Amino acid sequence: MKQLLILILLTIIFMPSFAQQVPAFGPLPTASQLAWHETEYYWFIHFGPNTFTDKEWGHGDEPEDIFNPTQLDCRQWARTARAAGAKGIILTAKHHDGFCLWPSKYSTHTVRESKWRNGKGDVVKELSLACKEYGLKFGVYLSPWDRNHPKYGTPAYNQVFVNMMTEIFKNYGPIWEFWWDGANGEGPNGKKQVYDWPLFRETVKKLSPNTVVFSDIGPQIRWVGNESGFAGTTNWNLLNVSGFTAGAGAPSTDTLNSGNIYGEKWIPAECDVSIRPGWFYHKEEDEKVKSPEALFNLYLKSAGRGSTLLLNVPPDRRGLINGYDSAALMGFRKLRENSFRQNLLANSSVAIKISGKGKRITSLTDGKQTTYEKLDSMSIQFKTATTINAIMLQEPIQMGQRIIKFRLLLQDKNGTTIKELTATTVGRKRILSFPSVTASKIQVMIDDAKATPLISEVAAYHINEQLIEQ
Ligand code: FUL
Repeated sequence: MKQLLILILLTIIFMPSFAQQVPAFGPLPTASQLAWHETEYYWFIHFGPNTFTDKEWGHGDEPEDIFNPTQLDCRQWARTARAAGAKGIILTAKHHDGFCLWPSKYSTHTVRESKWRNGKGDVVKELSLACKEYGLKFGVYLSPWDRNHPKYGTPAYNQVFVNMMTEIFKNYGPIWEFWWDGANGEGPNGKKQVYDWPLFRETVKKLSPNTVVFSDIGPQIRWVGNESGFAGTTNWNLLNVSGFTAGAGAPSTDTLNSGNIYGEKWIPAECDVSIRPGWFYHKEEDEKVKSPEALFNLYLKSAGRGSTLLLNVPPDRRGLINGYDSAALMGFRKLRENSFRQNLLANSSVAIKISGKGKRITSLTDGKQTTYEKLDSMSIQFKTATTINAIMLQEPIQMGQRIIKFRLLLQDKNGTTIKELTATTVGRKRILSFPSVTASKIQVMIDDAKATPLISEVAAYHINEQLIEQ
């Protein structure tokens, strides 16, 4: 009894210190989330029966033989992704039509039942190995909505879904990111499923605690609220999830787009968007592949607003990344490289000074998130007036997201402001672009923050003027 009392007493004494692990100004990311933020740009691959039927949402009654790519080569996908500068690939292992791209024991609607490679093929396996070979992260999309499975719409289906997830994690891991689509329609018996989200979450946590899981509301990554590829100009990595569920029960798309300033959990937004009008390959969309310039613009609106760009690149009926897509992707890579090759502030002739410190600060241009400065304002002085049209700021988000509002003043040599830009959040990366200005000085003013403002990097660029939205 006495021991029990001591235990209770100790628990009470130490409780406040546990509570302090979440700073008063808001939660911090986990190590897996931090690493995820750094991936910045990676691919989605939508592939399956829809590729062969020209549908976007298959009905689940497509004969398995329809799936028959003639030259499928996941190494070509991975090689192209790598050459395009993407850091990983997330594959639709099962879309809403229920067809499994691996020979699942829990379905009879899989690659095993198809003609492809005499039923011996396994796309999930092949891509997981190709990603390893090319140093890419490997992720899996598994649609809970299943228009084929006979058990869909009954409580027993939740266990089927758990079993499928278990196969994926046990046979093809490590899985870097796992994707739950929120769509919830009817199954073959005309019924909708009541998803057991707590069970699904527990399953992944148990099988693979370091996997980052996406759904409309996390637990680790949230949907950005649109499929057009842009995050909010205000983008908090925080979200209130109490009382919400993925799918129809999710917060409004506006809330998902901007997050919650005082959100209870660190659940950053991911921008999913397709390089083509549809998610699956359709020949008639070959000419509608987004241009390198359009992709660059999406990059500014996703990664440049502290989110990540999950770009869908669907293989064609041969099972290859099509030439139209790879041409656009290589162009996109070039635009990124050319635009961000030279940080015009990473030059010893540029004086960067912050409030309270007289010396030139070098930690802000060393390319590292781990070195950062406390500051309310920063003054940047060029030796000679310099033409710029983009400024980038980064917060060391391992210390949380703090900045609420900031201002940039671009000034001439007399200190007269030529252009003033105001913006809200910074987060992992914030790029502000504007029509070119030739300035001698840049003043960065942090006008409002949830806690002591911290900045890890600052950069200025002069990118091709045609890439800037006027
Ligand atoms: C949506 C799906 O309905 C689309 O087909 C696609 O997979 C997209 C990424 O998510 O909810």
